[in-house]
Amino acid sequence: MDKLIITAALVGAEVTREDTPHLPVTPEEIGEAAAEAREAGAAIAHIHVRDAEGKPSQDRELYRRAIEEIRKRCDIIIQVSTGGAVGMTAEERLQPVALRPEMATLTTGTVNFGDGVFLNPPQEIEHFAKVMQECGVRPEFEIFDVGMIQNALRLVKKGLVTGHLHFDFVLGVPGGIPATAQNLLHLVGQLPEEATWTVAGVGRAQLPMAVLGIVLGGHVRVGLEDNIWYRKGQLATNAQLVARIVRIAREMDRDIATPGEARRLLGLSG
Ligand code: KMH
Ligand code: ZN
Repeated sequence: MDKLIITAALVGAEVTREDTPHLPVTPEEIGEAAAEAREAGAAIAHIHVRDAEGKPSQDRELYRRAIEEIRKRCDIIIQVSTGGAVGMTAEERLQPVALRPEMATLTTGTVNFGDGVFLNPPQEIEHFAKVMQECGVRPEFEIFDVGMIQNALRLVKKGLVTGHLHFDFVLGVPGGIPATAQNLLHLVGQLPEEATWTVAGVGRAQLPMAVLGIVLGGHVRVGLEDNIWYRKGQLATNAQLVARIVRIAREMDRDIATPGEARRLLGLSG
């Protein structure tokens, strides 16, 4: 089995400082959280940014500063969000791609997202893919429901995504595919043989989905974007969530990928 790539989803768009004091919000805090997650064993930092009031933002300058703060501290692979927050426009969401980070997320379908709608019409998905291609940014397909896999593969057929294919299955968003073992197996079964995948379980599903990912030969995403709890009644830090996955994986004889090893597994240059 390949070494395990751990993604730390450090910030997200929905969790607030009121929910947990551990949420990194400023560029410096995001840089620090990425370095701690790297130290704990993460190879990829999936990041969003927040404005001065802590509200979700896709502002390019804020991303530039957050990326600088991360780069000062470590060599973790930086994956920016193009999902942003529900209600943002496509152009707003695309801003960080122009900074040419190694990776960016690409959601390939519309899904109800709690009380809102995470809108991703076909023409916009294609536009996102084209901009990423022009900027040399590797997409990670964000899959919130099963039909999104076929939408992603359509982009590949059209030549809008080339090279290695990597998917992130997000299970347990209210409105998306529920976090069950059967659903994860079904999702994995839809992928082309050469593709790689990560699993991200939301809320209390984070840990069981991660363990399944380790066993099935996939990769794992944890972090405060998806889950703020270490266990019932105990808030987590990003690094604690990563460190727990490292311990479990090692017990199961699955080695942990460094950023360099993850770059090779994902076909990233550099
Ligand atoms: N905040 C969600 C609406 C991504 O980062 O690409 C979308 C999201 C996905 O978080
Ligand atoms: Zn995200």
